[in-house]
Amino acid sequence: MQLKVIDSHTGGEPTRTVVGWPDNLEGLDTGSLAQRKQYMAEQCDWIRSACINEPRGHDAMVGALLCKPVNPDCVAGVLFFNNVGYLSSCIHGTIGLTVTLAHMGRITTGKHKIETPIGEVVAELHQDGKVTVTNVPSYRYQANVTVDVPGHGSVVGDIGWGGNWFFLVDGSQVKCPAVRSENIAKLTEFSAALSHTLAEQGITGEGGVPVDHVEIFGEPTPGVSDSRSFVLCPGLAYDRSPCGTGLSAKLACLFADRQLQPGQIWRQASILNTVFEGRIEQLENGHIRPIISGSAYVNGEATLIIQDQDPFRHGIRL
Ligand code: PYC
Repeated sequence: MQLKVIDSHTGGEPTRTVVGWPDNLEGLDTGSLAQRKQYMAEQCDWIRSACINEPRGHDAMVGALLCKPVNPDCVAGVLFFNNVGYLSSCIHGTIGLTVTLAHMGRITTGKHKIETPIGEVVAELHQDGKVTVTNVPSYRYQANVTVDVPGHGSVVGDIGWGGNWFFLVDGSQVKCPAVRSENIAKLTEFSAALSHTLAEQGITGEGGVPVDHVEIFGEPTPGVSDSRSFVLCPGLAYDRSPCGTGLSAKLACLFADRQLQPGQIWRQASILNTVFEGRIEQLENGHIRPIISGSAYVNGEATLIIQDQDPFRHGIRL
C-alpha cells in the first residue's frame, strides 16, 4: 500500500499534505467534512499515524489530508491532524496546503475557498508567494481565568476560539519563563503543566470542549513584531510558526480589550521569530473575522510505502 505526500513548512512549522491514498476509503471523499474527520479517526487513523509519527514523521509535523470539497465552489476539502489526533482547523497548514495546491498545478494566484470541518476559509495566493487566509469567526470566550498550576502557582489567562481552543497567557507574569528560544524546554514544561491543569480542573472552551492549546505572549521586537509567542500544541510539540488559529484567538482578545481596531495590523512572531501578519473585520455579534498572512515553502514530495511485514508500517504508536 502507498500514500503520496507533499511536504511544506510555514514559518518553520511542517505540513505534510496527503494527496493520494488507497481508493477503497470512500468515506474520505463522502459526507460533510466533519463526518469525514470522524470516518478517518474511526476507520483509517493509520493514515494519520503513518504520516506523522516516527519513523516517517515527528511530533511537530501537522498532516493535511486533501479531499474533494462538498461545495463545488471550493477548490479543496482538508482534514488536519497531528501526532495525537485531529485538529478542527490549522492556518499554518492552510497556508502550506495553498502553496502545495499551486505546486500541484491545481491553483494559480487569486482567492480560493477551502472547506474544513468547521467551515469554509478563503486562501489568497499572492504574486510574491505569500498567502492570506480569511478565517472562521473568532472570539474571546472568557477573560482573566485564574488557574492554580501545581509547582507554578496561579496563572491568569483568557480562553479564546480561533478555529481551535486556546488558553492565552500574558508572559510578563512572574512565573512564566521568558518567551525566548533558549527557554523552549522551560516554556514546554510550564505550558504542559498548565494544559494538564486545565483538563484536570474541567476548564474548557464553550460547550465543554477541551482547551487543547496554550499560548504565551512575550515582548515586541521593534520593527519586526508586536509580540513573540510560544504555542504548545495538544501532542506537546511547540508550534514553530506563529500559529494562525492562535493568532486569531489573540486578535479576538485584543479586540475585546479595545487594543485592536478593525483593519489595524498586528505582527505576531513565533518563538523562532517567523512572523504572521493579522488584522480583523468586526462582525455584527461582537465576534471578529481574522485575516492572517504568511509564507510557506514546498520542501518535499514522497511516496510512503506501507509494507505488511513492517511492525512500524503505521508509525510508532505509544
Ligand atoms: O497555525 O493554526 C495554526 C496551527 C495550529 C496548530 C499548529 N499550527
